[in-house]
Amino acid sequence: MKERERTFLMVKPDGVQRGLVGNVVSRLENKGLKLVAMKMMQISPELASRHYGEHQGKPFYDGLIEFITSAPVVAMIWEGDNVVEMVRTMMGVTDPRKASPGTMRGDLAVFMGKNIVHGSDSTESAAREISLFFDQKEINTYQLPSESCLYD
Ligand code: D4T
Repeated sequence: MKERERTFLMVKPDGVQRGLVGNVVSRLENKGLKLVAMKMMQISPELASRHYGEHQGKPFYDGLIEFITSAPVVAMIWEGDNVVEMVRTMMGVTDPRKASPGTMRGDLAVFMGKNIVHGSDSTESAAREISLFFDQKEINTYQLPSESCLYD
């Protein structure tokens, strides 16, 4: 089986509480991406500060940590060629007011601090975030019957 790129995607507390997990997952499944890991969890303050370490010291940091630890999230790993860039495009830009219609944030959110999803912004971030949130044994391997219709 061909090894394809992986990305980390998380439905944030607002997305879970608004019942949008299925909507987000459907978009990615319909696109042809492969779900290889998924769990609902409450993020600890320690994990939150490791995940968002790059934002430490910024004015929105404390609120961001409070929000991301406030209720469960759904953490996932998706696979596909160029999946990191593809998922970022499907998410839309950080500020939902500016995100294009057709994107998750453009279609489903109205406010920067409640923008429904997080997705890795590079293959390096993806590797880091996957290892922060998942053990190797939680990542599954299987064949998509549609794979031969999706790729060369
Ligand atoms: P995440 O990391 O949540 O996928 O979002 P982005 O990759 O699109 O954006 P980011 O890392 O710059 O921001 C992380 C997170 O902080 C919130 N935020 C961001 C905020 O509340 N106010 C702000 O000014 C910024 C820049 C939204 C996403």
